[in-house]
Amino acid sequence: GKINKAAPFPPQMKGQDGADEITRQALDSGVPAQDILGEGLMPGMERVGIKFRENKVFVPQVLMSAKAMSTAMVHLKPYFASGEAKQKGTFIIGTVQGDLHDIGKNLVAMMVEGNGYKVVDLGTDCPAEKYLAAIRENPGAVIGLSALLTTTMTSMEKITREIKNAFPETLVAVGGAPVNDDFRLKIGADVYAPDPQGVVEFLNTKIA
Ligand code: B1M
Repeated sequence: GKINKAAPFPPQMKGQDGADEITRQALDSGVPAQDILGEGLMPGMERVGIKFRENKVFVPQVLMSAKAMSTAMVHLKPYFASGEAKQKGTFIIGTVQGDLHDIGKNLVAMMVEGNGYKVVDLGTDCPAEKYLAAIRENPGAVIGLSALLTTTMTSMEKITREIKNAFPETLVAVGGAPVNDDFRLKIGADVYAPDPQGVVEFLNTKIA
């Protein structure tokens, strides 16, 4: 059929409240920030994570959900900052040295943040020193390493070794298309997560 380029929204979306408006309304009517996050936004994000794993939704829907989540979080942030509601823990993530792929890493970061953790995103092409400095600044944080190239899996191994040498107690999660659990075992990381939800589930068992 003909595409109507002038229409800004699908008609059914017009005037409908989304995460942004609903969060504001809930706060204004006295719902605690912690409940909005824990009983509204987080279960929603978890469902998106599970549907993504099951191939029922795809990257664009995950990005849209993450965007809705961060829009809602703008309203909640002041409550977290004031200590009225607690973040669950810190997750440091980066794509390993030599690797510039960041779409998967960003998805993991958004989903983890959406599930109530503080996320320190070190970006791409991260050498071991960058992770080590971030661990020093965030004691007790869990580390996530992302690699998309078979050639940068060696960086992942080196970085894991250096983290474990310097901070034996620090938990390291690894992921990315070429990574699997055999490789995770070989390099001494703590968990292989096939998808963002896998990271969230690991954090929920280890931190929350
Ligand atoms: Co590149 N690239 N790329 N690339 N690229 C791949 C990965 C490749 C498979 C394409 C191919 O040849 N078929 C191939 C790797 C082959 C291999 O090593 N086995 C490849 C190559 C070779 C290269 C270059 C070397 C090409 C060249 O220059 N000759 C070059 C390397 C640059 C570098 O990094 N130094 C290169 C460059 C690029 C672009 C810059 C053009 C671009 C990246 C843009 C960006 O990220 N900002 C790019 C892209 C887009 C891809 C493909 C097409 C898509 C990757 C992607 O974003 N997927 C990719 C082929 C493909 O996969 N179809 C390809 C979507 C994303 C949501 O999935 O990243 O897998 P993914 O993340 C998933 C999971 O893996 C997991 O969760 C995510 C969601 O499910 N996950 C984690 C990821 N990190 C995790 C961490 C966790 C847990 C889960 O815990 C910590």
